Amino acid sequence: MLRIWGRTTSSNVQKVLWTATEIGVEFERIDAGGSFGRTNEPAYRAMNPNGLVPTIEDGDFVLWESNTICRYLAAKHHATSLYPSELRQRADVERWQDWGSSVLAPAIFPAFFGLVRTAPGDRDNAAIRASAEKTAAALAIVEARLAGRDFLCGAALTLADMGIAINTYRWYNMDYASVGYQRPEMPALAAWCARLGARPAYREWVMVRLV
Ligand SMILES: N[C@@H](CCC(=O)N[C@@H](CS)C(=O)NCC(=O)O)C(=O)O
Repeated sequence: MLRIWGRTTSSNVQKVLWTATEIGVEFERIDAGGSFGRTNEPAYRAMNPNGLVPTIEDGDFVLWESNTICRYLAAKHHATSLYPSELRQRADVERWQDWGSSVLAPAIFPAFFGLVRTAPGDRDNAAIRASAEKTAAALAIVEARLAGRDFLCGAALTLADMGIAINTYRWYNMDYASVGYQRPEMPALAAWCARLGARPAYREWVMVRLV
């Protein structure tokens, strides 16, 4: 059976859990990373030299990098709705996955770390506000993209939506007001989040308490 290593509080692990659940792949999950440790043990490092989560084992095949894992699972199980086989549609999906990891995730991380994982007295409020501004600028691109579309790549959910949706959930559920920041209105983004909320796999893995 597919084995997924990683704590459920990690956005990159959530991406893989959500994908596997959407596809209907059976898996076992082992807590690793954060307070669970394990990622510095030699056996884990032998699978993933980065010492990060997620990592999967599919039989004797080991894979790390969350976006690559999602593409592998979707391709293996012929989930062409999530990951199209037509070249240009596929590239469009991959482009948004890359953007989610290289632009949106680094933009939101300082605010997430500050507001969720740092005690109020130790927070760098200016850094949190700067992160909020950067995240708003990134999400304005998603807002524009969603005009006239239900999902990022058209009428159906694809892998493109997932990584971005996880950080958008965080965007709407972090206490930015505590540092004097007010989120700008983004109606298409809010409607897309509400649409995602109808999906059991999103509710199971993404709509969870932020820790
Ligand atoms: N590019 C990697 C990044 C993986 C990553 O940064 N994982 C974080 C959690 S989101 C991690 O392992 N942090 C250390 C830990 O949890 O111990 C991927 O997408 O899989």
